[in-house]
Amino acid sequence: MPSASNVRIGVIGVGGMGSFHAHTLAGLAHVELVAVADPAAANAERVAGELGCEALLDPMALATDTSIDAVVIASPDQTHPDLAIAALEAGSWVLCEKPLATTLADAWRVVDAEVKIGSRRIQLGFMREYDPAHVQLMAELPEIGRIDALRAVHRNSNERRRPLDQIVGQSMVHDIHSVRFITGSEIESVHAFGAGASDGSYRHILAVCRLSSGATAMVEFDDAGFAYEVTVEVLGNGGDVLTGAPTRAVRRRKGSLDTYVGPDWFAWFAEAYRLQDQAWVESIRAGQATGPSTWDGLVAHAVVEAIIESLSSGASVALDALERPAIY
Ligand code: ISE
Repeated sequence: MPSASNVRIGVIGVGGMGSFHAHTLAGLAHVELVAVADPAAANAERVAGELGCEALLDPMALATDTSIDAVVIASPDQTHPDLAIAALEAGSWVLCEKPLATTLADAWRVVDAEVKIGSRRIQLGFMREYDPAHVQLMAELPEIGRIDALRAVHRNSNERRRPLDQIVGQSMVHDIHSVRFITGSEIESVHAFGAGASDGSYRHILAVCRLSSGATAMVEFDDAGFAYEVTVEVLGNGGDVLTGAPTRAVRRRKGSLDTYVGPDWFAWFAEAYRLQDQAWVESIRAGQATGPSTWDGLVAHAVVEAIIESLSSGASVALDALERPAIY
C-alpha cells in the first residue's frame, strides 16, 4: 500500500482486549478504523458508537472483507486460526492476539497458509517485545556477556480460577515467548510443577526449562489475583539485568508507603500495547511484516503443550526440534 495512505483497519472481537486495541488504533496517525465486529451486539455497537465506525455482528464478514487493508483478531482463542486464514486469503495484514491457536494442528494450519502466500503477513500479539522495560533489558544484554540463566515472574490478576489449558495457553505463553526472544535460544525440555491445586488446575506453576544454548530458564506464574506484575531477570557471566516496573509515584499515607501497579495487564502494559499497534501500522505502510510471527506463536504453543504434559505426568518433557519455514 502507498505509504502516504491511511491503513484501513477492522477489529474482530471487541471484548476487553479488542476494545482496547480499537481505542488505541483510533488514536494513532495513519489509521482509519473502518469497522468492529463482535457477535455480542452490545460490544460491537458500544465500541462502534464510541469511535464512529461501522458495527458488524459477523466476525467472518470482516475477516473476508477485501475492501480493508488489515484486521486485528481479538476474538476468543479457538477462533483465531480460521479468522487469520480467512484474512490472509482476503489479502489483509493481520495483528493476531495470542495465542495463535489452541492446538498444534491449528497453529500449523495458519503457518502453512502464510507460507503458501510466500511472505509474512501476520504479526502475533506478543507485545512485551515493545514494552519499554523489556526494550531496555534487551539493550543491556551485550553488557552482561553469555546468558546463563533467565527468571521470568508473572503474577496475574484473574479473579476466577481458570482451567489449566487457559492458564498456560493464555498467560504463560507470554513468558515462554519472553524466554525465546530474550535469549535467542529454543526451549529443548521443560519440567513443570503446580501448587495450590483445585479442579484440575493450579494457582501457581513453576516451569524449569533447558535451552538450546545450555542456559536454564525458570518461569514462575501465579494466578492469585492480588496485583499484576511481570518481571524478567537475565543472569549473564558478566552481570545481571532485571526489568523495572513502570515508574509511578510512591504515596505515603496511613502509616504505609505504596505505589499503584494496577489490577491487570492494561495498566502495566498500556504503553507496550500502544507501541506494538503503532509498529504494526508502520510495518503495513512499509509493506513488510515485523515483530513476533506466526512461527513464534506455533513454537510457543508447542511449549504450552509440553508444560501441560509435564504437569500431568510429573516428568520432564523433551520438545521435538521443529523445522522453521524459510519465510520466518
Ligand atoms: C492476558 O490475556 C494477557 O495477555 C496478559 O498480558 C497476561 O499477563 C495475562 O496473564 C493474560 O491472561
